[in-house]
Amino acid sequence: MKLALHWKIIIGMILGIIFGFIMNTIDGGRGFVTDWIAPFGTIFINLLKLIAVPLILASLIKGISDLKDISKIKSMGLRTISIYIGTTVVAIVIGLSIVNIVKPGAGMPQETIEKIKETYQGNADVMIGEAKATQEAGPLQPLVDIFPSNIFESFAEPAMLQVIFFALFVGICLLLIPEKKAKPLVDFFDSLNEVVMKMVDLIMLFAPYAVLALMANVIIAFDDTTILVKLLGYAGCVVLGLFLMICFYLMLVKVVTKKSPLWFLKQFSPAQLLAFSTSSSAATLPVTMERVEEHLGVDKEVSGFVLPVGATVNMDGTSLYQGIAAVFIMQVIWPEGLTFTNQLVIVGTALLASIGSAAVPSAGMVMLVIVLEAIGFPAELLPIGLALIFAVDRPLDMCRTVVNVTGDATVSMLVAKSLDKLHDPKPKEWDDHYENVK
Ligand code: DAS
Repeated sequence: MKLALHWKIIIGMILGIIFGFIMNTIDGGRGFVTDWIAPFGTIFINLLKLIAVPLILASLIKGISDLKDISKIKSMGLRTISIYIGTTVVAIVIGLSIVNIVKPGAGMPQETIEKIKETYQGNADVMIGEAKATQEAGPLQPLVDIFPSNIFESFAEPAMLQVIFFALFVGICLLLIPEKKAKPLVDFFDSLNEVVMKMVDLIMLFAPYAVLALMANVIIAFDDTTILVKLLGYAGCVVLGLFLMICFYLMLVKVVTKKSPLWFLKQFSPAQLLAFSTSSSAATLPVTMERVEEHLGVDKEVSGFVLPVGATVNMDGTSLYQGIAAVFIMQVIWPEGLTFTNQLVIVGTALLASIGSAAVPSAGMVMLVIVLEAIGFPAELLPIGLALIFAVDRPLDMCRTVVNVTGDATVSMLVAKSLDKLHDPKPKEWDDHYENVK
Protein backbone atom coordinates (compact mmCIF):
# COMPACT_ATOMS: atom_id res chain seq x y z
CA MET A 1 0.00 0.00 0.00
CA LYS A 2 1.46 3.38 -1.02
CA LEU A 3 1.24 5.88 1.85
CA ALA A 4 0.66 9.54 0.98
CA LEU A 5 3.77 11.53 1.83
CA HIS A 6 2.14 13.55 4.59
CA TRP A 7 1.25 10.32 6.40
CA LYS A 8 4.91 9.29 6.13
CA ILE A 9 5.83 12.68 7.63
CA ILE A 10 3.42 12.14 10.54
CA ILE A 11 4.93 8.67 11.16
CA GLY A 12 8.39 10.28 11.08
CA MET A 13 7.28 12.83 13.68
CA ILE A 14 5.90 10.16 16.01
CA LEU A 15 9.00 7.97 15.67
CA GLY A 16 11.18 11.04 16.27
CA ILE A 17 9.34 11.92 19.48
CA ILE A 18 9.53 8.31 20.76
CA PHE A 19 13.21 8.06 19.79
CA GLY A 20 13.95 11.36 21.54
CA PHE A 21 12.33 10.24 24.79
CA ILE A 22 14.26 6.91 24.63
CA MET A 23 17.55 8.76 24.05
CA ASN A 24 16.74 10.98 27.06
CA THR A 25 16.80 7.89 29.28
CA ILE A 26 20.06 6.41 27.92
CA ASP A 27 23.53 7.56 29.03
CA GLY A 28 25.05 9.47 26.13
CA GLY A 29 21.73 9.35 24.29
CA ARG A 30 21.44 13.12 24.00
CA GLY A 31 24.98 13.37 22.65
CA PHE A 32 24.23 10.65 20.08
CA VAL A 33 21.16 12.53 18.83
CA THR A 34 23.08 15.82 18.68
CA ASP A 35 26.08 14.33 16.83
CA TRP A 36 24.52 11.67 14.60
CA ILE A 37 20.79 12.42 14.13
CA ALA A 38 20.21 16.21 14.36
CA PRO A 39 22.50 17.00 11.35
CA PHE A 40 19.99 15.31 9.00
CA GLY A 41 17.36 17.79 10.16
CA THR A 42 19.78 20.65 9.57
CA ILE A 43 20.53 19.38 6.03
CA PHE A 44 16.78 19.31 5.27
CA ILE A 45 16.24 22.87 6.53
CA ASN A 46 19.33 24.05 4.60
CA LEU A 47 17.93 22.56 1.36
CA LEU A 48 14.56 24.29 1.87
CA LYS A 49 16.26 27.63 2.60
CA LEU A 50 18.51 27.09 -0.44
CA ILE A 51 15.52 27.18 -2.83
CA ALA A 52 13.45 29.86 -1.04
CA VAL A 53 15.10 32.85 -2.81
CA PRO A 54 15.06 31.44 -6.38
CA LEU A 55 11.47 30.31 -5.81
CA ILE A 56 10.34 33.77 -4.67
CA LEU A 57 12.16 35.40 -7.60
CA ALA A 58 10.79 33.00 -10.23
CA SER A 59 7.25 32.81 -8.85
CA LEU A 60 6.86 36.55 -8.31
CA ILE A 61 8.51 37.77 -11.53
CA LYS A 62 6.63 35.21 -13.63
CA GLY A 63 3.42 35.98 -11.73
CA ILE A 64 3.68 39.77 -12.10
CA SER A 65 4.47 39.48 -15.82
CA ASP A 66 1.36 37.24 -16.19
CA LEU A 67 -0.83 39.95 -14.60
CA LYS A 68 -0.50 42.04 -17.81
CA ASP A 69 -2.03 44.98 -15.90
CA ILE A 70 -0.07 47.11 -13.44
CA SER A 71 -3.18 48.42 -11.67
CA LYS A 72 -3.87 44.86 -10.47
CA ILE A 73 -0.53 44.88 -8.60
CA LYS A 74 -1.62 47.88 -6.48
CA SER A 75 -5.01 46.30 -5.82
CA MET A 76 -3.39 42.96 -4.86
CA GLY A 77 -0.90 44.73 -2.56
CA LEU A 78 -3.56 46.77 -0.76
CA ARG A 79 -5.88 43.77 -0.31
CA THR A 80 -3.00 41.62 0.97
CA ILE A 81 -1.70 44.12 3.54
CA SER A 82 -5.18 45.07 4.82
CA ILE A 83 -6.26 41.42 5.28
CA TYR A 84 -2.93 40.60 6.96
CA ILE A 85 -3.38 43.44 9.46
CA GLY A 86 -6.99 42.40 10.07
CA THR A 87 -6.19 38.76 10.86
CA THR A 88 -3.28 39.80 13.12
CA VAL A 89 -5.50 42.11 15.19
CA VAL A 90 -8.07 39.28 15.51
CA ALA A 91 -5.28 36.99 16.73
CA ILE A 92 -4.08 39.43 19.39
CA VAL A 93 -7.64 40.09 20.64
CA ILE A 94 -8.29 36.32 20.89
CA GLY A 95 -5.04 35.90 22.85
CA LEU A 96 -5.73 38.77 25.26
CA SER A 97 -9.30 37.57 25.85
CA ILE A 98 -8.16 34.06 26.81
CA VAL A 99 -5.29 35.11 29.10
CA ASN A 100 -7.46 37.68 30.92
CA ILE A 101 -10.24 35.14 31.47
CA VAL A 102 -8.03 32.17 32.46
CA LYS A 103 -5.41 34.22 34.40
CA PRO A 104 -2.72 31.45 34.24
CA GLY A 105 -0.14 33.65 35.96
CA ALA A 106 -2.14 34.57 39.02
CA GLY A 107 -0.79 33.17 42.31
CA MET A 108 2.38 31.43 41.05
CA PRO A 109 4.35 30.41 44.20
CA GLN A 110 7.51 32.50 44.83
CA GLU A 111 9.72 29.39 45.08
CA THR A 112 8.62 28.37 41.58
CA ILE A 113 9.52 31.82 40.27
CA GLU A 114 12.94 31.60 41.95
CA LYS A 115 13.59 28.09 40.50
CA ILE A 116 12.61 29.22 37.00
CA LYS A 117 14.74 32.35 37.36
CA GLU A 118 17.90 30.45 38.34
CA THR A 119 17.35 27.87 35.58
CA TYR A 120 16.62 30.15 32.62
CA GLN A 121 17.99 33.62 33.48
CA GLY A 122 21.01 33.07 31.20
CA ASN A 123 18.83 32.16 28.21
CA ALA A 124 16.66 35.21 28.90
CA ASP A 125 19.69 37.52 28.89
CA VAL A 126 20.65 36.22 25.42
CA MET A 127 17.12 36.93 24.09
CA ILE A 128 17.20 40.46 25.55
CA GLY A 129 20.57 41.10 23.91
CA GLU A 130 19.18 40.00 20.53
CA ALA A 131 16.13 42.24 20.97
CA LYS A 132 18.29 45.27 21.85
CA ALA A 133 20.28 44.69 18.64
CA THR A 134 17.10 45.09 16.57
CA GLN A 135 16.30 48.43 18.29
CA GLU A 136 19.58 50.21 17.59
CA ALA A 137 18.33 51.57 14.26
CA GLY A 138 16.03 54.59 13.80
CA PRO A 139 12.22 54.48 13.52
CA LEU A 140 12.26 54.42 9.68
CA GLN A 141 14.98 51.76 9.43
CA PRO A 142 12.44 48.97 8.69
CA LEU A 143 11.32 51.03 5.65
CA VAL A 144 14.90 51.70 4.52
CA ASP A 145 15.72 47.98 4.91
CA ILE A 146 13.21 47.09 2.15
CA PHE A 147 15.36 48.77 -0.52
CA PRO A 148 18.52 46.78 -1.37
CA SER A 149 21.82 48.36 -2.41
CA ASN A 150 23.33 45.07 -3.55
CA ILE A 151 20.88 42.37 -4.63
CA PHE A 152 23.51 39.64 -4.20
CA GLU A 153 23.83 40.59 -0.54
CA SER A 154 20.02 40.42 -0.31
CA PHE A 155 20.11 36.91 -1.78
CA ALA A 156 22.89 35.89 0.60
CA GLU A 157 21.33 37.06 3.88
CA PRO A 158 18.49 36.38 2.75
CA ALA A 159 16.66 39.67 3.18
CA MET A 160 13.20 38.47 2.09
CA LEU A 161 11.60 41.91 1.76
CA GLN A 162 14.53 43.12 -0.38
CA VAL A 163 14.21 40.05 -2.63
CA ILE A 164 10.46 40.69 -2.91
CA PHE A 165 11.05 44.37 -3.76
CA PHE A 166 13.59 43.40 -6.44
CA ALA A 167 11.26 40.78 -7.95
CA LEU A 168 8.36 43.26 -8.00
CA PHE A 169 10.64 45.87 -9.62
CA VAL A 170 11.79 43.45 -12.33
CA GLY A 171 8.25 42.12 -12.88
CA ILE A 172 6.78 45.61 -13.29
CA CYS A 173 9.56 46.64 -15.68
CA LEU A 174 8.92 43.50 -17.74
CA LEU A 175 5.35 44.78 -18.19
CA LEU A 176 6.64 48.18 -19.31
CA ILE A 177 8.96 47.03 -22.09
CA PRO A 178 7.91 45.55 -25.48
CA GLU A 179 6.63 41.96 -25.07
CA LYS A 180 9.16 40.71 -27.62
CA LYS A 181 12.01 42.06 -25.51
CA ALA A 182 10.51 40.74 -22.23
CA LYS A 183 9.80 37.22 -23.48
CA PRO A 184 13.30 35.67 -23.02
CA LEU A 185 13.45 36.75 -19.35
CA VAL A 186 9.82 35.78 -18.67
CA ASP A 187 10.46 32.34 -20.20
CA PHE A 188 13.64 32.01 -18.10
CA PHE A 189 11.77 32.68 -14.83
CA ASP A 190 8.91 30.42 -15.95
CA SER A 191 11.38 27.61 -16.48
CA LEU A 192 13.22 28.42 -13.22
CA ASN A 193 9.89 28.21 -11.35
CA GLU A 194 9.24 24.71 -12.77
CA VAL A 195 12.74 23.56 -11.82
CA VAL A 196 12.48 24.92 -8.26
CA MET A 197 9.05 23.34 -7.79
CA LYS A 198 10.58 20.03 -8.88
CA MET A 199 13.35 20.58 -6.30
CA VAL A 200 10.65 21.04 -3.63
CA ASP A 201 9.16 17.66 -4.56
CA LEU A 202 12.48 15.87 -4.41
CA ILE A 203 13.49 17.54 -1.12
CA MET A 204 10.11 16.59 0.35
CA LEU A 205 10.81 12.89 -0.32
CA PHE A 206 13.49 13.25 2.36
CA ALA A 207 10.97 14.89 4.75
CA PRO A 208 9.87 11.85 6.83
CA TYR A 209 13.47 11.06 7.81
CA ALA A 210 14.38 14.71 8.39
CA VAL A 211 11.30 15.27 10.55
CA LEU A 212 12.26 12.27 12.68
CA ALA A 213 15.66 13.92 13.28
CA LEU A 214 14.12 17.34 13.98
CA MET A 215 11.60 15.98 16.50
CA ALA A 216 14.20 13.85 18.30
CA ASN A 217 16.36 16.96 18.61
CA VAL A 218 13.48 18.93 20.13
CA ILE A 219 12.66 16.20 22.67
CA ILE A 220 16.20 15.87 24.02
CA ALA A 221 16.15 19.61 24.83
CA PHE A 222 13.58 19.04 27.60
CA ASP A 223 15.56 18.52 30.78
CA ASP A 224 13.33 19.91 33.51
CA THR A 225 9.78 18.60 33.08
CA THR A 226 8.81 19.79 36.60
CA ILE A 227 8.92 23.41 35.43
CA LEU A 228 6.92 22.45 32.30
CA VAL A 229 4.09 21.29 34.57
CA LYS A 230 4.04 24.67 36.37
CA LEU A 231 3.63 26.43 32.98
CA LEU A 232 0.88 24.20 31.61
CA GLY A 233 -1.78 26.86 32.32
CA TYR A 234 0.10 29.44 30.25
CA ALA A 235 0.95 26.95 27.48
CA GLY A 236 -2.67 25.80 27.44
CA CYS A 237 -3.87 29.38 26.86
CA VAL A 238 -1.49 29.80 23.90
CA VAL A 239 -2.47 26.45 22.33
CA LEU A 240 -6.19 27.20 22.82
CA GLY A 241 -5.74 30.62 21.19
CA LEU A 242 -3.81 29.13 18.26
CA PHE A 243 -6.50 26.47 17.81
CA LEU A 244 -9.21 29.17 17.70
CA MET A 245 -7.15 31.03 15.06
CA ILE A 246 -7.07 27.89 12.89
CA CYS A 247 -10.87 27.65 13.29
CA PHE A 248 -11.11 31.34 12.28
CA TYR A 249 -9.09 30.67 9.13
CA LEU A 250 -11.20 27.62 8.24
CA MET A 251 -14.34 29.74 8.69
CA LEU A 252 -12.88 32.37 6.31
CA VAL A 253 -12.00 29.67 3.73
CA LYS A 254 -15.52 28.22 3.92
CA VAL A 255 -17.40 31.54 3.83
CA VAL A 256 -15.28 33.38 1.25
CA THR A 257 -14.03 30.64 -1.09
CA LYS A 258 -16.86 28.09 -0.45
CA LYS A 259 -14.14 25.37 -0.17
CA SER A 260 -14.45 22.63 2.44
CA PRO A 261 -12.30 23.30 5.54
CA LEU A 262 -11.36 19.60 5.71
CA TRP A 263 -10.26 19.71 2.08
CA PHE A 264 -8.14 22.79 2.90
CA LEU A 265 -6.48 21.03 5.86
CA LYS A 266 -5.82 17.85 3.83
CA GLN A 267 -4.20 19.78 0.98
CA PHE A 268 -2.17 22.12 3.22
CA SER A 269 -1.17 19.68 5.99
CA PRO A 270 2.34 18.89 4.65
CA ALA A 271 3.27 22.58 5.00
CA GLN A 272 1.77 22.69 8.50
CA LEU A 273 3.67 19.55 9.52
CA LEU A 274 6.92 21.09 8.31
CA ALA A 275 6.18 24.39 10.04
CA PHE A 276 5.64 22.40 13.26
CA SER A 277 8.85 20.39 12.82
CA THR A 278 11.12 23.26 11.74
CA SER A 279 9.62 26.19 13.76
CA SER A 280 10.55 28.31 10.76
CA SER A 281 8.14 29.98 8.31
CA ALA A 282 11.12 30.81 6.08
CA ALA A 283 12.26 27.19 5.81
CA THR A 284 8.65 26.09 5.18
CA LEU A 285 7.99 28.77 2.54
CA PRO A 286 8.89 26.62 -0.53
CA VAL A 287 6.46 23.93 0.60
CA THR A 288 3.83 26.53 1.53
CA MET A 289 4.10 27.95 -2.00
CA GLU A 290 3.99 24.50 -3.65
CA ARG A 291 0.89 23.48 -1.64
CA VAL A 292 -0.93 26.78 -2.21
CA GLU A 293 -0.22 26.88 -5.96
CA GLU A 294 -0.56 23.21 -6.89
CA HIS A 295 -3.03 21.91 -4.26
CA LEU A 296 -5.16 24.89 -3.20
CA GLY A 297 -5.49 26.40 -6.67
CA VAL A 298 -4.09 29.91 -6.08
CA ASP A 299 -2.61 31.47 -9.24
CA LYS A 300 1.15 32.08 -9.19
CA GLU A 301 0.80 35.85 -9.58
CA VAL A 302 -1.03 35.93 -6.22
CA SER A 303 0.90 33.26 -4.28
CA GLY A 304 4.24 34.59 -5.55
CA PHE A 305 3.54 37.91 -3.79
CA VAL A 306 1.23 37.10 -0.87
CA LEU A 307 3.21 34.15 0.56
CA PRO A 308 6.76 35.59 0.67
CA VAL A 309 5.35 38.83 2.12
CA GLY A 310 3.30 36.80 4.59
CA ALA A 311 6.23 34.63 5.68
CA THR A 312 8.11 37.82 6.47
CA VAL A 313 5.52 40.17 7.97
CA ASN A 314 2.33 38.21 8.71
CA MET A 315 2.71 36.17 11.89
CA ASP A 316 -0.71 35.82 13.48
CA GLY A 317 0.40 32.93 15.70
CA THR A 318 3.33 34.96 16.96
CA SER A 319 1.22 38.06 17.72
CA LEU A 320 -1.36 35.96 19.59
CA TYR A 321 1.45 34.36 21.61
CA GLN A 322 3.05 37.73 22.36
CA GLY A 323 -0.27 39.08 23.70
CA ILE A 324 -0.71 36.09 26.01
CA ALA A 325 2.93 35.98 27.12
CA ALA A 326 3.03 39.70 27.99
CA VAL A 327 -0.10 39.49 30.15
CA PHE A 328 0.99 36.18 31.74
CA ILE A 329 4.35 37.69 32.76
CA MET A 330 2.57 40.72 34.25
CA GLN A 331 0.14 38.46 36.14
CA VAL A 332 3.12 36.70 37.74
CA ILE A 333 5.58 39.51 38.54
CA TRP A 334 4.03 42.92 37.66
CA PRO A 335 0.26 42.85 38.36
CA GLU A 336 0.16 46.65 38.74
CA GLY A 337 0.84 46.84 34.97
CA LEU A 338 -2.42 45.06 34.11
CA THR A 339 -4.31 48.18 33.03
CA PHE A 340 -6.77 48.40 30.12
CA THR A 341 -4.56 51.05 28.48
CA ASN A 342 -1.56 48.73 28.61
CA GLN A 343 -3.57 45.98 26.98
CA LEU A 344 -4.52 48.36 24.15
CA VAL A 345 -0.82 49.21 23.77
CA ILE A 346 -0.13 45.46 23.59
CA VAL A 347 -2.51 45.16 20.61
CA GLY A 348 -0.53 47.80 18.70
CA THR A 349 2.95 46.70 19.68
CA ALA A 350 2.29 42.96 19.24
CA LEU A 351 1.12 43.80 15.69
CA LEU A 352 4.37 45.68 15.01
CA ALA A 353 6.53 43.13 16.88
CA SER A 354 5.08 40.24 14.85
CA ILE A 355 5.79 42.18 11.63
CA GLY A 356 9.33 42.70 12.84
CA SER A 357 9.82 39.10 13.94
CA ALA A 358 12.09 37.09 11.66
CA ALA A 359 10.67 33.87 10.21
CA VAL A 360 13.07 31.72 12.22
CA PRO A 361 12.84 29.73 15.49
CA SER A 362 12.18 31.72 18.70
CA ALA A 363 12.00 35.07 16.86
CA GLY A 364 8.66 35.79 18.46
CA MET A 365 10.12 35.54 21.94
CA VAL A 366 12.95 37.93 21.10
CA MET A 367 10.47 40.55 19.85
CA LEU A 368 8.33 40.08 22.98
CA VAL A 369 10.86 42.39 24.66
CA ILE A 370 9.57 45.25 22.41
CA VAL A 371 6.00 44.60 23.58
CA LEU A 372 6.99 44.57 27.27
CA GLU A 373 9.11 47.72 26.97
CA ALA A 374 6.23 49.53 25.21
CA ILE A 375 4.00 49.09 28.29
CA GLY A 376 6.73 50.33 30.64
CA PHE A 377 7.61 46.90 32.04
CA PRO A 378 10.41 47.39 34.63
CA ALA A 379 13.79 46.69 32.96
CA GLU A 380 15.08 44.90 36.07
CA LEU A 381 12.20 42.39 35.84
CA LEU A 382 12.69 41.68 32.10
CA PRO A 383 15.14 38.75 32.53
CA ILE A 384 12.81 37.09 35.04
CA GLY A 385 9.84 37.67 32.75
CA LEU A 386 11.47 35.98 29.75
CA ALA A 387 12.89 33.22 31.97
CA LEU A 388 9.32 32.47 33.10
CA ILE A 389 8.23 31.45 29.58
CA PHE A 390 11.52 30.07 28.23
CA ALA A 391 11.04 26.43 29.24
CA VAL A 392 7.95 25.96 27.04
CA ASP A 393 8.89 28.35 24.23
CA ARG A 394 10.11 25.75 21.71
CA PRO A 395 6.91 23.64 21.59
CA LEU A 396 4.83 26.83 21.54
CA ASP A 397 7.06 28.16 18.75
CA MET A 398 6.31 25.00 16.74
CA CYS A 399 2.57 25.53 17.23
CA ARG A 400 2.57 29.27 16.47
CA THR A 401 4.62 28.72 13.30
CA VAL A 402 1.86 26.36 12.06
CA VAL A 403 -0.64 29.20 12.58
CA ASN A 404 1.68 31.69 10.87
CA VAL A 405 1.91 29.64 7.65
CA THR A 406 -1.80 28.69 7.76
CA GLY A 407 -2.70 32.37 8.01
CA ASP A 408 -0.53 33.14 4.97
CA ALA A 409 -2.17 30.35 2.94
CA THR A 410 -5.67 31.48 3.97
CA VAL A 411 -5.03 35.11 3.01
CA SER A 412 -3.57 34.02 -0.35
CA MET A 413 -6.85 32.18 -1.06
CA LEU A 414 -8.95 35.19 -0.01
CA VAL A 415 -6.91 37.59 -2.19
CA ALA A 416 -6.98 35.14 -5.14
CA LYS A 417 -10.76 34.75 -4.77
CA SER A 418 -11.24 38.54 -4.73
CA LEU A 419 -9.16 38.88 -7.92
CA ASP A 420 -10.78 35.85 -9.58
CA LYS A 421 -7.39 34.09 -9.50
CA LEU A 422 -8.53 30.98 -7.60
CA HIS A 423 -8.89 27.92 -9.84
CA ASP A 424 -9.60 24.21 -9.33
CA PRO A 425 -6.21 22.67 -8.58
CA LYS A 426 -4.80 19.76 -10.57
CA PRO A 427 -2.48 18.44 -7.85
CA LYS A 428 0.41 16.16 -8.77
CA GLU A 429 1.44 13.68 -6.11
CA TRP A 430 4.94 14.24 -4.78
CA ASP A 431 6.05 10.76 -5.96
CA ASP A 432 4.58 11.30 -9.46
CA HIS A 433 7.17 14.01 -10.02
CA TYR A 434 9.83 11.65 -8.71
CA GLU A 435 8.75 8.82 -11.04
CA ASN A 436 9.03 11.19 -14.01
CA VAL A 437 12.62 11.81 -13.08
CA LYS A 438 13.62 8.08 -13.14
N1 DAS B 1 9.31 30.66 14.51
C1 DAS B 1 8.69 31.87 13.93
C2 DAS B 1 8.29 31.57 12.48
O1 DAS B 1 9.12 31.03 11.76
C3 DAS B 1 7.53 32.31 14.75
C4 DAS B 1 7.94 32.80 16.14
O2 DAS B 1 9.11 32.71 16.55
O3 DAS B 1 7.04 33.32 16.82
O4 DAS B 1 7.15 31.90 12.08
